[in-house]
Amino acid sequence: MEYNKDFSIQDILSQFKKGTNTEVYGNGHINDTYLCETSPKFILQRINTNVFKNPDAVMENIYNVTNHIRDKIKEAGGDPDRETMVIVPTRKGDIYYRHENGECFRMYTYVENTISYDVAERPEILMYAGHAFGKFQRMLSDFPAEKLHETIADFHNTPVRVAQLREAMEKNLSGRLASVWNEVEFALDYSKYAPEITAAMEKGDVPLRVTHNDTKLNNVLFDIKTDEDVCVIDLDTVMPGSVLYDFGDALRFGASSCEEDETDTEKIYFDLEKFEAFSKGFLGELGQCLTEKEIELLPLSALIMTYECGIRFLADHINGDTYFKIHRENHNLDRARNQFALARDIEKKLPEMAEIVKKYL
Ligand code: ADP
Ligand code: GN1
Ligand code: MG
Repeated sequence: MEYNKDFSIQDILSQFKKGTNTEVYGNGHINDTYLCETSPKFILQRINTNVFKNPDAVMENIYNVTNHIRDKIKEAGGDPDRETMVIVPTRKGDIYYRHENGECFRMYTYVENTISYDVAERPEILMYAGHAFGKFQRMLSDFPAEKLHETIADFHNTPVRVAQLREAMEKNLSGRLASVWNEVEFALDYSKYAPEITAAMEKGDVPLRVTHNDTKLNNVLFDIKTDEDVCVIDLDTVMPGSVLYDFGDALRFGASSCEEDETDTEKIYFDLEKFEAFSKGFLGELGQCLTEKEIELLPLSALIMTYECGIRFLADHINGDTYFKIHRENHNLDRARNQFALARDIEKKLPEMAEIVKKYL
């Protein structure tokens, strides 16, 4: 297979002890993922250094976090080679490979007999996703946060994301601003919700915890036969954050009726059955240790994280699509409209969501 890049994939593979016959794999928006069809299989990834400016910091975080989780899994009698990511070192023993042209690559073992979903086919999948992310955060509750590098500053600081949108509007690098006025109006109107989580964190009502920060449904691998969660992946953004980021972001993606880029906004709604399933799984793992304010903000976190992701897509559209991978014209705009439609529906359902949360505490 040919890759239109300034490197040869065979050369990259030869830097690791394993892997041949690669094909492009996965639906992530950030890194390039390749599956090495050997036996056993491996995952090769090109780290997006436009997004992650400090790959050393990213890989050091992943190395330390997976080692910590490994110990927890062993203590619990689980299978550490299946239940957490395993880094395959380079021939030189490094945790990633930096090509002379600056491109960075890492390899992981492939977790067999698993599947990841872009849309949950059954609400139970959300329960297992909630379990996966709740357990992930619980296993990291005694991880020394000061050991973690902040891989992307202000990643879920929603007011900063609003400021970034305003900056994109001022610069209007793509010249598209005039064509997205409806979306911008929505974004500015709903910015009233932006400070709710950060303000509670500043007051100390919402504590800083070690969080995943990218809790998309497709960042969990599920057992192909039983639906049970096996492994949380995509650990690039594990950083100190709020439990509300992980809860809200997971629902933004997982409790939607549609894929994140569905263009028929009539079809997009927030599925309360999926919300309930996720809450059950997540709060079953973490409910006991949440503060009063965290609990109060759980429903709103889904709205805020959906809004935040929407304005990030919109800002990227206005900036000329420099951050998220796109696969068609106006892809980021479609995604932004999708997230805004979902945010509107979540807003209507907040009281019902609060009732559901109460059931699982
Ligand atoms: P991105 O940062 O671009 O989202 P991910 O790390 O999430 O990249 O990987 C993209 C996809 O590749 C995942 O959604 C999953 O389907 C698959 N994948 C990644 N790592 C593994 C693994 N170790 N075993 C099996 N599948 C994997
Ligand atoms: C990106 O890498 P991926 O596809 O799992 C993004 C998330 C967004 C998400 C939207 C590092 O996640 O923050 O919520 O797209 N990751 C980064 O789908 O920006
Ligand atoms: Mg991913």
